[in-house]
Parts: sequence; structure tokens; C-alpha cells
Amino acid sequence: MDMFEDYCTITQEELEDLKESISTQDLPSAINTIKEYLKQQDLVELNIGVMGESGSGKSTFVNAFRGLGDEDEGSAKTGPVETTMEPEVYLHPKYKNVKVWDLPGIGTPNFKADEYLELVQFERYDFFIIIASDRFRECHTQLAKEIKNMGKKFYFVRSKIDSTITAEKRKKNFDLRKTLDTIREDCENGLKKIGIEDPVVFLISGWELGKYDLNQLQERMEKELPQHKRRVLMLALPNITHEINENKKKVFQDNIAKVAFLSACVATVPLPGLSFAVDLAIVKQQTEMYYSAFGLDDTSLQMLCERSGKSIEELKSLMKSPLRFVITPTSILALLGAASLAVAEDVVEYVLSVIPIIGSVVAGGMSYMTVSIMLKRALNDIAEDARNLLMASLETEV
Ligand SMILES: Nc1nc2c(ncn2[C@@H]2O[C@H](COP(=O)(O)OP(=O)(O)O)[C@@H](O)[C@H]2O)c(=O)[nH]1
Ligand SMILES: [Mg+2]
Repeated sequence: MDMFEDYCTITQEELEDLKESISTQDLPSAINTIKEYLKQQDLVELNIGVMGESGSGKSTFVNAFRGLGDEDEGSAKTGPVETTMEPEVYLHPKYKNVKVWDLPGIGTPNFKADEYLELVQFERYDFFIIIASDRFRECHTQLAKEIKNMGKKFYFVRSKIDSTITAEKRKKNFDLRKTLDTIREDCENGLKKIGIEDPVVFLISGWELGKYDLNQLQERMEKELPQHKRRVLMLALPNITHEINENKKKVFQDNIAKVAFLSACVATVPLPGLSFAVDLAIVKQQTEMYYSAFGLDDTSLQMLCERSGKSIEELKSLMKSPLRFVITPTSILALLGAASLAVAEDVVEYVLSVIPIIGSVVAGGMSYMTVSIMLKRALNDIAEDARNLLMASLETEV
């Protein structure tokens, strides 16, 4: 039981309810109940409010954070003229429950932080991003203080760092690291002077999101979110740096125990065939979730093709995870060696490597151990594929 308590956000009661409802259902509806239940945990809402002066790069950030370019479908309008007069919500293209809000420009002559926060309905947000494309000013600190008073979190972001760097590069003794440190310190000192204790500023470019301080920012956001929201953040973040890749893996890994525990609990429900069918459904659903979160689903690969100029075949040839072509109960069974289908060589190898767990498959459900071993292997393989693809696409950008 301890392990269960440690890892999860479902309570013992919820689990009992779940068991009770499936024990009165027939096989297909019981499996559906479990699938729905697993889906629910990825549907937790996350609301991020992006604020800053007009032209500071809010809309560009809103797009980049959702993995979109300014001209992609569903992206926020960007440009020299402020287009946002009231809060506009932009849903993540894959995880509609992740909502990034493009908020109206701040710092107009009669600006009052408290009125502004009322206007945008501050209660709704999990945290705020306060963006400045140059120095931070009164309006930024007023907002920060007011947000803090209301018990919410915020992060200071200094945007358009790419264009600052381009300008600085003209200098003779240009040193990227030093320049970035100087800008960061300068912003932080400025904030201290206008009343913020220990400010932390993240240097970001909406045009090159994966560079500069994105890793530090995502780490901080992840650390400060409650556990159930953390997963959703890591699902939604674009897989554009090695650190994000690692962090995604870590968060999903922590969830495997919980998912496998669900399988073990189902195994105690005396409905013939249920346990095995549910385990297959669990592995299938989670594996699909991994592919999607690491940006290896077909839609994401298509976008990567367009950006990197590589073909789908080229990209797929870099992938090694056994389920990369099709995820069906049959392909999962093949992976377990429980079906004697003609399978590709690497799948056979994979099966051999999981032989010790096949015994428990025969015994009924795949059980806690089997499900968690399968998921861990799948997660490792998929994260590695994503890393290789990431490297390949970075190569073409340089
Ligand atoms: N170089 C550079 N320009 C940016 C960046 N972010 C935004 N811009 C440009 O700055 C202008 C204002 O950006 P926008 O996102 O519309 O700002 P908003 O008014 O705060 O929403 C646009 O012309 C953008 O293309 C960035 O990271 N780097
Ligand atoms: Mg805008």
C-alpha cells in the first residue's frame, strides 16, 4: 500500500469505487471504464496567464509554448500592433485542457495592477508569466506584488533575447555566456531596485524557444506545480531540449507504479478475462500517450518534417522503439511473445529480452510487475527515439 500512496494522486476510495463499478459490468464496459479512468488523469486543467506590455512578445510566446509558429493554424496573432484587448484563450493543439491565455497589454497610462487582475479573473490561472522585452518597470513589479498577495505564482521572462544577442555579437570580445549573465543580472538588479526581493529572470526567445533559459524555466514551473498538474505540464511542453526530454521521462516514470497498481487491483476482480484485457488496454493507452507526449505521433512527425526538411521515412528510420509503426493489442501481444506472428527481427530480440516475465502472462493478467516492466521499456525506448530525432532536427537547424 505504501508504494501506492507514494506515487499517486488517486485515493484508496476512488480505487474501491472503480473496482466496485467494474465488478458489476460486462467485459467491454469494464475495460472502457478503466480506459476512461486513465484518460481522466491527463485531462487535468492547466491555465497559464501571459502578461506584459504591448509588443513585448506575449502572443509569440503563447504560440511557441504550444509548439506552434506564428503562422500555424490556431496560433495567436502577432505583430507590431497590439491585438489583444481582453483575455484570449489558446488551447494546446494536443492537450486541450492546457490553456495558455494571451492577456491584454499592461502599462497603459492609467494602469492599476489590482483592477487589471480583476479584469482578467486572476483566480483562473495556475501561474503567470510576466514578460518584458527590455527593462522591467513599475507596472511589472506592481503586478508581481499583487499576484503574490493573491497567493499565486509568477515567472519573470525577458523576451526577444535572440535580437539582443544578434546586436551584441557585433562587439569584438563577444562571449555568449557572459552576455547572457550580464543581461540576467541587469534585469534582476533592476527588479530589486523597484522592490522585488530575490528576483529570478529567465531569458527567452519566442523565436528560438529551445535556446537560452527555457530549461531553467520549465524546471522551476514543474517543481512548483502540484503533482497532478506537473504531469500535464510535461505532457504539453514541446520536446525541444534534452532536459525537457529527460524531465518528461522522469515524470512519466513516476506514474508507472500507479498505472501498474491499477492493473494489480483489477486482477482481484473475478471477471474472467478482465485482467488480461485491461492490461493490454493499459499498455496500449500509455504507450500511445508516450508517443504523443514526446512528439512522435504522426501529426507531430509531419510538423517536424516540414521544419527540418527531412522526410517521414528518414525520421522513422531513426526510430527504434518496437511499437513505432502500429500500436494494437496484437502488436503488444507480439511483443510479449504470446502471439506467434511473423514479426520484425528487432521485435523478436525485444521479446527475448522480456522472456522472464512471460510466465506471469500465462498465469492470467500480466500483473503489476509485467505491466510496469513493459511500460518502463516502452518509455525508455520512446524517449530515446525522441532524443535521436531531436538531435537530427537540431543538426539541420545549425
Ligand atoms: N526577435 C524577436 N522578435 C520577437 C520575439 N517575440 C516577438 N517578437 C516580435 O515582436 C513583435 C511583437 O510580438 P507579439 O508577440 O505580437 O507581442 P505582444 O503584443 O506582446 O503580443 C512582433 O513583430 C514579433 O514578431 C522574439 O523572441 N524575438
Ligand atoms: Mg499580442
